[in-house]
Parts: sequence; C-alpha cells; structure tokens
Amino acid sequence: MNGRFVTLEGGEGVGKSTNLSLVVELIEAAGHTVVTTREPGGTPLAEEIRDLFLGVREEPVSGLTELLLIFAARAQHLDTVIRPALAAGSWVVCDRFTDATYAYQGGGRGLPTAQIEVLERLVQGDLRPDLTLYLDVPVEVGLARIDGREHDRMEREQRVFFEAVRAAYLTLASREPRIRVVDASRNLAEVQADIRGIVTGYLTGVAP
Ligand code: Z5A
Repeated sequence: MNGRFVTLEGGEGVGKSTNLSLVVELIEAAGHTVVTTREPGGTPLAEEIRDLFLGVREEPVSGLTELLLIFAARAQHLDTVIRPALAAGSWVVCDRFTDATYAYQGGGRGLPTAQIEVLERLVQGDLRPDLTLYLDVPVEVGLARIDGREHDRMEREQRVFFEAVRAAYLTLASREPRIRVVDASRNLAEVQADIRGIVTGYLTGVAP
C-alpha cells in the first residue's frame, strides 16, 4: 500500500495552488480523508513564522536564518498537524515541504546540503513524503504568471536565483523516485490530465 503523505513542489507561478485542489479531490473521491496544508505555515505559530520569513525588510536575511526559520515552522507543523493526521489514518496533501528547502536554501542561497540534512534528520526523523508532484516550468514563464501581483521577499529575488532553484529541484527529481515531474508549462487541461494519471495510478497502488 502506498503511503499517505503527498506534496506539491515547484518554483514561482507553476500552479501549485491551482492544482492542489485537484489532487485533494482525487484522493477524496477514492474514499479517503485528506488534511490539506502548506509550508511554511499550516499552524497558527508556523503561519506567524511564514509572515516573518516572507516579510519584505531592509535588513538582509542570511541563508542560515532562513533555514532555521523554515525548520522551526516545520517542527511545529509536523508535531501538531502532519504526524497526528497521518497517525489518525488521514492523507496529508502539503503545498511545499523539505524539497523546497533543498531547492531554495540549498540551490538558491547556496547553503551546504549537509546543513539541511542535519536539520531534516533532527526535525523529521525518518518521515519523508511518499509522493511528490514537481511542477516544472521555465523560470520566465512562471514569473510572467505572477507578474502584476505584489511580490513577497522571496519573489523579489533575481532570475539567477530562480534558475538555481529550478536546477536544484530537477537534480532532486532525478535522484528521488517518489518525485514525479510534470511539465506545467502546458495549458491547464494538459497539466491536469498528467496529474490525474499520476495520482490515480498511485491511489491504486500501481506504478503509473
Ligand atoms: N520556501 C523556501 O524558501 N523554503 C522552504 O523550505 C519552503 C518555502 C517550504 C512561499 O511559497 C515561499 O517560501 C516560496 C518558497 C519559500 N517563495 N518564493 N518565491 P508559496 O508556495 O506560498 O508561494 P509561491 O511559490 O510563490 O506560490 P505561487 O506564486 O502562488 O505559485 P503557485 O501556487 O505555484 O501558482 P498558482 O497561484 O497556482 O498559479 C499562478 C498563476 O498562474 C495563476 O494566475 C494561475 O491561474 C496561473 N496558472 C496556473 N497554471 C497554469 C497553466 N497551466 N497555464 C497558464 N496559467 C496557469
């Protein structure tokens, strides 16, 4: 039986929020209870940390500070939402998780992978997502999709940063069989047909 912890990942404007509801709908249609959540955030305290993390400020924020804020939020989220939900038999569908840390703080900020691994072990123990949908879009396409809305601190980064984030995600995806890459640059109907196929196949326990 496949595991019940599903995450969505990707860069800016790739369509995670748009497609999260489809993933939840498919799992619920198979008769399961789903807890939908996001990172950073997912609990009142972790959402406060998210506001700190994303808030635009004059003071530069170091990569290590970002890493510690993210894992502080994650510890709270895991202990009060994700682990209890999984223990109760629910599925958990989370908009971003630790792959984002490897991509943004590792790839984007250049922090050593070993630092991230230490915190991952401390905070998560053996817990990892069971299925991850990585929505892949060229950086310029994603940024064009979010053009015109107010940008948070991370979204104000330069294109070279987002290219490094995308490269890190693709490297992770090439190493981790649980990560399924979806070409999300196509129209929504095509993207959703792929997602439907992957999730439906996963739900039947048959490798899609
Ligand atoms: N972060 C981090 O640094 N380290 C970590 O460990 C974690 C996170 C967990 C918050 O993430 C930030 O935290 C994020 C990484 C960092 N920073 N950045 N930058 P977030 O998930 O809350 O924010 P986001 O990634 O910026 O989400 P987003 O910009 O809202 O993107 P999205 O949810 O993937 O896209 P969307 O809102 O569903 O779609 C964007 C638009 O595109 C919208 O108008 C859609 O209608 C449209 N869209 C969607 N799909 C399509 C297709 N296929 N065709 C055309 N148009 C489409």
